[in-house]
Amino acid sequence: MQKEYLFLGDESVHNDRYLLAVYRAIPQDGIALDDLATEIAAEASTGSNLKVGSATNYSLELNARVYKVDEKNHLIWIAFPWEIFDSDGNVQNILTFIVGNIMGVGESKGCRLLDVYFPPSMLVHYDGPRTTIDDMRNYLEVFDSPILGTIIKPKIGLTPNEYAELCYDFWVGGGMFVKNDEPQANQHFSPFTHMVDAVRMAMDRAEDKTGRTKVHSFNISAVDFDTMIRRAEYVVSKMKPGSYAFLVDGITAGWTAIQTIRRRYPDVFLHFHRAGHGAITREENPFGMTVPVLTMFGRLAGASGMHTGTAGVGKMAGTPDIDMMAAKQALNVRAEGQFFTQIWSKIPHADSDLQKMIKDEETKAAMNLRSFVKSQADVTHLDTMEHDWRVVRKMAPIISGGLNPVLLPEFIEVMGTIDFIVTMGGGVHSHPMGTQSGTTAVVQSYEAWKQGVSLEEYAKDHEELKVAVDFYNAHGTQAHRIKGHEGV
Ligand code: CAP
Ligand code: MG
Ligand code: MG
Ligand code: MG
Repeated sequence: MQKEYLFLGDESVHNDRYLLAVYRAIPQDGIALDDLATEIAAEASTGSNLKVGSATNYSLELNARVYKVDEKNHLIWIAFPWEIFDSDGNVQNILTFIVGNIMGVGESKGCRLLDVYFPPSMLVHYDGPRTTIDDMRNYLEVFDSPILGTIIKPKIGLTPNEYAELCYDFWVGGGMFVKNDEPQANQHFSPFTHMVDAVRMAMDRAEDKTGRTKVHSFNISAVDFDTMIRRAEYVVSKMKPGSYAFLVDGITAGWTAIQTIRRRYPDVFLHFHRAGHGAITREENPFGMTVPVLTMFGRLAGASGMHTGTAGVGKMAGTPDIDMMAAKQALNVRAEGQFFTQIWSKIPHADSDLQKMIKDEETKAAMNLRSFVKSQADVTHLDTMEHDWRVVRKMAPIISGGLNPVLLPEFIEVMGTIDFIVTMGGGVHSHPMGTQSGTTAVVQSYEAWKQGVSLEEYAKDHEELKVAVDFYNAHGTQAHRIKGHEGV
């Protein structure tokens, strides 16, 4: 037991000076939970496994504080003085503290971060998103629909021209947003610069043909930051402003890669792909952190969009509750976590403007979604400038993983909002009539939802959807029928 870290019942932890965290901590046999809790608090802040004589009055003030323990449910609450974190707005440093060494502490056989709370005075020091989905909507002139996207498949192995042809087919089929897949980089069969050149030509052709602007998200994850930035610069030199996003594999390339691109390209949509997150977030894993917590750090770091899961409807593990909680943490000013209510603002919660913003948000969320969508149909511009600088901007949920045209309406019902990007890879390129028709089937599926018509009904005079309904009902991911789940 390291008593200098035990502050049960300490109410001062709610005084805006502390990042609050709740862990599920399972002690090894014979170890009491509060013992383990103080070991974790020590290792995650100022201490080690032994009390040192070199502590000073000031360093003792920086001790993390165990302020609540729930033996029955193996839960511990720890308050971290946020001044211990790197003062440059560095998310990587917070994670090194609060999900770093403590994941290896021998006294535990489980340590999983379930929720965090960032106080307003801490949020002031972190970037948060700058370019948002609203900027992408203004570029695409799409306001009454999710941003409909795809991932080019096969995941890897196409030449630049083959790749670009599929982009063209998708964009001409009515799609808006294409992303590189998460492992696409600078493979010898598809040199990055050749891929960019081919995409630009395909985009120009598709825009001429459709009269609509298009967006492509380029994966610039690379061996080092210089290479990342060289690739980013190539995209900037070849693509129109607004027509591209930068995709970074935030788990495998790392948080510093995310924040480097956020700071160097604030006006570019930053797409956080979370490949590898399952090793940290899956419910079966006794160690790590949850999807909502990972998502909160993505927003704190300033990603414009981040994958948040398909709520059990697609191919990846995930549940409606957890994935919707993550989507709310990404989108909302006020979001309920598992233990804390996070308010994404840099000002005191009592501020009347903020309270009004929260009330407006909750009023909109309570509106009938279809009538909200209809009200957006004649919107021509979203004025993001009205956004209050004192509030951390929203991060778009990017919904992907085993989705197909048949699953889209159900997913929108679960989400309860259209403010997201949805990307379907297999669910578009496997369509029996090919990519362009697969895309059109996605558009038709959304139209059916918007009109409140069943897919079967709408498919009667929409061939691409008809083929999709037959095909995906036979082959697609069987949606876990989610009934009665409230949306975002
Ligand atoms: C989806 C995907 C995405 C995953 C990521 C893939 O392709 O491109 O990377 O969705 O998972 O490679 O599997 P499909 P998550 O549409 O063909 O499934 O969004 O949960 O992070
Ligand atoms: Mg150490
Ligand atoms: Mg992928
Ligand atoms: Mg899923």
